[in-house]
Amino acid sequence: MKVVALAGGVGGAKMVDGLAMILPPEDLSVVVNTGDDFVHYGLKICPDLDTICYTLAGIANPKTGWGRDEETWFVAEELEKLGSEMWFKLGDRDLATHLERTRRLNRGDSLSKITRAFCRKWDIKQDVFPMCDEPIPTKVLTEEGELSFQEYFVHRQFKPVVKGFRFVGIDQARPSEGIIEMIENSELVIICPSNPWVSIGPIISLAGIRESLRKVPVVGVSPIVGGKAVKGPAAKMFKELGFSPSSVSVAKLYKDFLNGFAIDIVDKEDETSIKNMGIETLVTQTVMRNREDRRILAKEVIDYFVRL
Ligand code: FO1
Repeated sequence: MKVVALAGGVGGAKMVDGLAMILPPEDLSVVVNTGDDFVHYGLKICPDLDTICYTLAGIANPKTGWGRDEETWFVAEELEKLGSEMWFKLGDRDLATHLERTRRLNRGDSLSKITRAFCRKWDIKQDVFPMCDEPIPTKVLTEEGELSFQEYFVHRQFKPVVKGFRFVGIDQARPSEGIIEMIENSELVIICPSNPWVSIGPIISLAGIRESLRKVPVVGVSPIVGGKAVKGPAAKMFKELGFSPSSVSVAKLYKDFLNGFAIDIVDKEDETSIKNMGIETLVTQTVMRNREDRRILAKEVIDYFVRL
């Protein structure tokens, strides 16, 4: 069955990894957030695309979830000797991706075309799409002013208090070629447990995406468990924006297109509130500690949907 996954960074990559273990590769496509992308050392860096692709290729750093496995850091060491500020760690193998992507972008290739070419080279059989071929950098509005996403997330370790977000250029932007049709021809769309504000938010804010999601079955997996984000600033953002950090708050953000929602056992008491929104609810273990957990969760979500 044709499944489309909407995904951001590390949390999304784990869900996509689980789906890739149980679905034939031609039945799984992934639409990836590009709001985290930025230019650093003159190189175009696409963290979420790389996290998803490295994970699907089995070459991702298993400890951090981002960057490459079996990485070396000679360039970073030499840069530090030269007095360069390496707050955003770029490993030697990872640098090859940024150098080649930048070279191809500069010769006029689209990000979609480059992603397809890299997937072939990394022997990834699933279709992976950037959400958009134009840059839509996420700006984080904080009490200290507006910060670029990586400045907020990595350099400032998501400490600044968030007041809002801006997806620069989103109103003029169009989803990458073929994404709307792919969603509308799918049998199921899965909203991965990525940050609803800055990973899923940009994707569903693109013209036509919400409308297309309303036409097909959509099942989400909560990125908030027990009032906390599994990883990253999602719960802190909910609180700072005046919402309770809960699976109910996540469901409310998606409720105009969500048909089903998987929440963790610890949030069982949220089941009734979510059902009262007209969203079917699956209560199961959603925390993925290892690859077996990823496979089991993916299988439960698919089987659950088939029963829906
Ligand atoms: N996240 C960090 O917390 N520290 C880093 O030094 C860092 C480097 C990095 C390099 C390449 C890449 O693809 C991702 C990297 N990330 C790093 C993660 C990045 O901040 C992503 O935006 C997050 O995964 C959130 O999506």
